[in-house]
Amino acid sequence: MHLKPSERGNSRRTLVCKRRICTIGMQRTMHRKRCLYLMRSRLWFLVSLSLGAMPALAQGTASTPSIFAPESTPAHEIYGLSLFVLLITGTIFAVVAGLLAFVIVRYRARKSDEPHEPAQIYGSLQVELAWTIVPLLIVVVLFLTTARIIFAVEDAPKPESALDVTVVGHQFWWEFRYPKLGIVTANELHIPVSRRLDPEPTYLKLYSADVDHSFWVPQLAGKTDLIPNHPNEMWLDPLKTGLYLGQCAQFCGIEHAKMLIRVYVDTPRQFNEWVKNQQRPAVEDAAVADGRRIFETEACVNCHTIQGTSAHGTFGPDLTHLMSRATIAAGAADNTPENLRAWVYNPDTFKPGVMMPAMQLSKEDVDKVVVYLTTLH
Ligand code: HEC
Ligand SMILES: [Cu+2]
Repeated sequence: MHLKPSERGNSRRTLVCKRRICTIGMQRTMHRKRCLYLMRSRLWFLVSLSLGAMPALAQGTASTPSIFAPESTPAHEIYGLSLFVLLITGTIFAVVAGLLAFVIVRYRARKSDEPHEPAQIYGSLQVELAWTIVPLLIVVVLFLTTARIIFAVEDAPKPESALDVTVVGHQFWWEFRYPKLGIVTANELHIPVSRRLDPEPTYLKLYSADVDHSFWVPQLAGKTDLIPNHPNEMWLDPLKTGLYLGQCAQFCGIEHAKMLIRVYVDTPRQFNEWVKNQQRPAVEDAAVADGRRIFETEACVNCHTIQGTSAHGTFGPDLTHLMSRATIAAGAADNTPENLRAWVYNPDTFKPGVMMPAMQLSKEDVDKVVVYLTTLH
C-alpha cells in the first residue's frame, strides 16, 4: 500500500496510539489531541516530581551524603581511585564515541552515491591482536590499582590510640557499643576528630542481629557489610568535625530505606562530655514517676534498656539517654515530644512494618510515658 508522506506520518501515530492508550476508531485529530494531552501531563508529572525533590537536595551536605567530598582516609583513597577509573573509562568513551561519530558522518550514504555493497574485510591479525591486548592491559591496570587501594585500606596498622566501637545492624536500626567505655547507644555515632600527626581513628567491628546490612557513610569510608556470623571491620579517621550522614546500603527488609546513620565527629572536649553523659545512669525524676511506672509495667522493658530501671531488653534501642539523640527510629523522625507521642502510640506512623508493635496504650498513658521519656537526657 502506498501512502503519501503526510499520511504515513499520521498512520504511524495512529498505530502507536492504538497500542498504548487510545480506543479504536477515534478520529485522527482526536488522537493527536489526546496524545499531546497525555504527553504534557506526563511531563508535568516529571517536572513536579523533580521540583519536589529539590528542597531535599538544596539542604546541602547535611542531607545529601556525597561521594565527592571525602573527609577521611579510606574515603579519600576511594575517591582518588574512582577519579582514575573515570579518567580511563571516560577516555575510552570519548575515543570510541568520537570515532563512531566521525565514521557515521564522514562515510554516510550520499544522494549522489551509486547503490553498492561496501568493501568486505575478513580477518586481520593486527587489528584482532590490538583489540584483545589493549583492553586486557586496561583491565589489568584497573584491577591492580583497585587491589592496591583495598589492601592499603585493610592493612593500615591500627594505632594504640584507636577508639573501638561495635556496630550491630538490626532491622531497621543501628546499635553502637563502646566496649572500653561501657556505652550503648543507637543510630547516632559519636567519634572524636582525628589529627594528621597524632591520628585517632575509630575502628568499627560490624555484626548483624538478623539479616545482611551495610554500613555506608560516603564521606568517611566505603561500604562494608554486616553479615550474620561473620564479623567485619572498618575504620574512619575524619579530620574535620561535623555531622556526616549515611545509610544502610544493603536491602534488609521493608524499612531498609529508613535505616539512616548519623556520625557526629566531635572535638576532643565535646566527645569527652558526650562520653561522660552517656556513662551516667538514667535521670530519675520523681515528677514523672507515673510514666516510668507505665513503662516498667508494659512490655517496653522486654525490648528496651534504661539503665537503673528494670528495663533490660536488647531487641530495641537503648533508651537510657534517648534525649541526647536528635532523631528517633534511625533518622525517620526528629526527636520531639510530638513525634515521640506519635511513635509510641503507633510506630507505623513513621515506619510501616517496623519491628516495634503499637502497644495499644490509651492516649493518656502514651502522654505520661512520653513525658517520662523526655527526661532521659
Ligand atoms: C517487641 C519489642 C518492642 C517493644 C515491646 C517496644 N519497643 Fe520500642 N522499639 C523497638 C524497636 C525494634 C525499635 C527500633 C525501631 C526502628 O527504628 O526501626 C524501637 C524504638 C523505640 C523508640 C525510638 C528509639 C530511638 O532512639 O530511635 C522509642 C522511644 C521506643 N521504642 C519506645 C517504646 C515504648 C515507650 C514502649 C512501650 C510502650 C516500647 N518502645 C515497646 C522494639 C520494641
Ligand atoms: Cu539495613
